[in-house]
Amino acid sequence: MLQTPWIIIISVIVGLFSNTATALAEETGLSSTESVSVHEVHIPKGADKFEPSVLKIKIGDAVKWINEDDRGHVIASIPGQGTNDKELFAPSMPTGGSWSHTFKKTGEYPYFCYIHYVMMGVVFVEEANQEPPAKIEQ
Ligand SMILES: [Cu+2]
Repeated sequence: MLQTPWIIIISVIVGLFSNTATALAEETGLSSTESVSVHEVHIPKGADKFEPSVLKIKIGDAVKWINEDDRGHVIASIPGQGTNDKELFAPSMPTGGSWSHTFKKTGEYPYFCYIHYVMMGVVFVEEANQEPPAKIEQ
């Protein structure tokens, strides 16, 4: 019951040097031997858009939205659309803030900023490239 959550402590220490590592540790739950990528989506200042707005990633990868605008934005799945229309929700992303999410299922994830409807994007999550299986002796 009193087990120290070392992974959390380590994650926080690593996080001092890399927000990305913290996000991954918190969200993926994947072992360190699995390769995951973090894809950045920027909200540039004064542009009212996501860059890139269309992103293709592999299953298990994370996306990190970074707000470089001088006002706050929201990331939210578009209701009724996509593979899981409740997958994405970052209710507050102030100036300089960021939010990361790891995608664990293949599919299509359209999203928008529900303060500024013109800001839309989509993440396509594809199967990871499978390593060829090890030789099977018969
Ligand atoms: Cu917005």
